[in-house]
Amino acid sequence: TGPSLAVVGVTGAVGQEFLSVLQDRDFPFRSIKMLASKRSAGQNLNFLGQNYVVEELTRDSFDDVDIALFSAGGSISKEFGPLAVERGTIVVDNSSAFRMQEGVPLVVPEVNPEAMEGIKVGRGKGALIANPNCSTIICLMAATPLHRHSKVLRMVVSTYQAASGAGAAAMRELEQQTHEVLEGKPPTCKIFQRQYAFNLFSHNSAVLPNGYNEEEMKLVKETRKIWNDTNVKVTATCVRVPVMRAHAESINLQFENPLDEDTARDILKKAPGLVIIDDRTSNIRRDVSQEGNYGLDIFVCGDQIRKGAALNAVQIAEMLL
Ligand code: 11C
Repeated sequence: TGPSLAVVGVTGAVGQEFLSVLQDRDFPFRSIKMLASKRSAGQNLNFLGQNYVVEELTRDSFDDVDIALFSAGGSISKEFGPLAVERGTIVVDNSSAFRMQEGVPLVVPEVNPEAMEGIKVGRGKGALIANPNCSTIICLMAATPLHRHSKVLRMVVSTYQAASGAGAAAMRELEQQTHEVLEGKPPTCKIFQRQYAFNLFSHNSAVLPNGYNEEEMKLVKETRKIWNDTNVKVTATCVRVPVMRAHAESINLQFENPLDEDTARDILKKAPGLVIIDDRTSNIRRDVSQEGNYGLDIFVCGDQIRKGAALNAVQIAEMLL
């Protein structure tokens, strides 16, 4: 019993994590299709004790699929997402392809579940739902409970982003380069075209005419959409760090009304999906550059592949049932 599922991009880092999260959360389903590019088709996958053969993603892949979890890059989503919707499938898309499209809910279940109201399996209608960028999800998980208590007027985010955000090949490259550098060999640079091990650099997305890279502008635009607040001021600096799979973010918040450190700590303690490690080095601090209690600094970490991608998407799928 349960819906029929498809996982698109099942051999990638997020695709594999979809399976692990579905298993961990005991997600009910009556069937599941493992879909990937032609290159990966034919591979065998074991899931919940059963053998599955990875199938090539085609125009006909979505007949009789209720929910499809997509994580195969923006161009695959653009090509196959709308086709799946036409066939009555609800697509939860992890790419940036549809996030800012009007009418497409951009959802973090703990933050704005109301955005996907009315979209349910069993109503015979397909739909697109977008999973936000991982940096945005991790940021808003912590900033939103505070924002609900005292409106955030301005937010300054600096990210420290792991290899996982660039996929399984980038994770392998970080590992390989680390060995090479330690052995005094020149690092093999395929994914980032530069040394990644023992190095930091500006996020590898395209730099836009305003000087921000795309990752930075995603934080700006997606926050406004998710909070349904076109006035909130957001600026971001996104940096890739040689860490395998969890993003960290330094977040400076400016509030409309005072919010002191102790109240903030209480709010965050009660917020769903968060664990506070407030040992003074992990930094919930009053911002001393602002008068009174109008500013806070927090430091947030989140597993980019789980809450930043697969877990968030599966939580969305749970809300469809
Ligand atoms: C990263 N967040 O950590 C990026 C990758 O819009 O889904 C994911 C880009 C996106 O590199």
